[in-house]
Amino acid sequence: MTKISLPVNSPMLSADFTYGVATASFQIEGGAEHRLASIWDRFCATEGKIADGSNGEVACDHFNLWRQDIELIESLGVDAYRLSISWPRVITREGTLNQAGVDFYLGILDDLERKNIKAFVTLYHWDLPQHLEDNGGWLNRETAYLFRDYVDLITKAFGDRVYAYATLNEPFCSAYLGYEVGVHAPGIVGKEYGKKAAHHLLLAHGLAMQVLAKNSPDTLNGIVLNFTPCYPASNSSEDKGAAHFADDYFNQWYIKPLFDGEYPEILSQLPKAHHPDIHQGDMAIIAQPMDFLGVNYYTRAIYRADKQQDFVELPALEPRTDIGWEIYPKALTKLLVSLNEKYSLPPLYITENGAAMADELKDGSVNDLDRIDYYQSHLSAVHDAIGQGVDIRGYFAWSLMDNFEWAEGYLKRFGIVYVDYASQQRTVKASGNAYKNFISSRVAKK
Ligand code: IFM
Repeated sequence: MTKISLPVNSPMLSADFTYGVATASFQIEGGAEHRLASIWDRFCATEGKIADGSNGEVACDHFNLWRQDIELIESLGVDAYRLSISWPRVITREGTLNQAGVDFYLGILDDLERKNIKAFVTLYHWDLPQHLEDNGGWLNRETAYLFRDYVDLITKAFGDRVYAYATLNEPFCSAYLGYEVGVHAPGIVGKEYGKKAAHHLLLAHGLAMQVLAKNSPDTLNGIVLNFTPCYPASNSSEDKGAAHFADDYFNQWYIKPLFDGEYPEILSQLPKAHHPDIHQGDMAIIAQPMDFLGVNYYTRAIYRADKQQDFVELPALEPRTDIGWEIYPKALTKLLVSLNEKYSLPPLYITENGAAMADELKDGSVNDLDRIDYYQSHLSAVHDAIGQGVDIRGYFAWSLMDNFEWAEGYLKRFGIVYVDYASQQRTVKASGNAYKNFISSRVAKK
């Protein structure tokens, strides 16, 4: 497939449906010498944690190349750019603003505004200042209040330059991958830690939402959650039960408190030692009204029951992307429809969707037809969900360009733009051109 298209009557072809590209600070910026250390710097420096032994010191050198990168974004014809702010770049150890770090983002935000590109700003995409981790990180309740203070300062500094704020990106990843299985920074392992960290992250979100309502009432304020829908391996009630438990543990755990003010019922089945430390009033703080919910989707997972554990995940089925994730667009439609049925949702944005593919730069181009296929099938899945009554207002491709893919280092490429890390040369892939042509066909229609 070389083109992306949708039925001519699709609401996703209307001019007010937002299309964007997304990145995150640690994954692209580099410029590490101009900021404080984050937990990802420490994690990268720990032997064996990153597949290729790399780090984020230079990454895509966006810290120096941001002007040309924003020109690149403009050249794709997108309506919006989703970026994240590096907390350790903008806040000093003393908790005051680091003006040089703030100026870096002001330059970007002003440039976006000049180019008429909406800024979707994520306030936390996993790069916690290391000195806060030294004090307990997300296991320390105090971190939620320090996040609130950072959000207060930075939103005042940004003024009216931002279109939408997301408090957190994928708190599941910060909590579970970072504090329960330890495959992400800070690398802490223990079932007793995951839900405690998750609670403090959600509390941080609620406190930040209160600040946003005060400092930035005109922006769209919300959160970005990732979902990996859980399917049973068979029709047996045991396997269905296992998939249901996994869904509560990995997915509903992060959304139910936001809309229902409570954790899923499996809380009562977890050992007391694994419970979060919930203080009186916390759940009400967490359940703040939101202007939007960001949904990140990549794949699904299949579970079977087990005598010893709550569930066992089966190996991903074919077809798979280069990172080993099954390509299963149907689950995206089903997810969006089921979230819409379960909760009283604000408008949704698909804030991340995309695929790592084994790209090859040949004669100056990357012919990633497999990625175009992925985008086609997933954009169609979003179209189907809208057809079933879900209010979805936008879609962001992950990612603008190849970048530091966390524990995989630079080995996995998610970009619609290829990055040669030695020369820092950017090359728009066939998927980038297909996305651009798809977006511009829509504009031509309006
Ligand atoms: O690269 C990440 C991103 O930082 C968060 N969501 C998933 C992407 C792909 O793994």
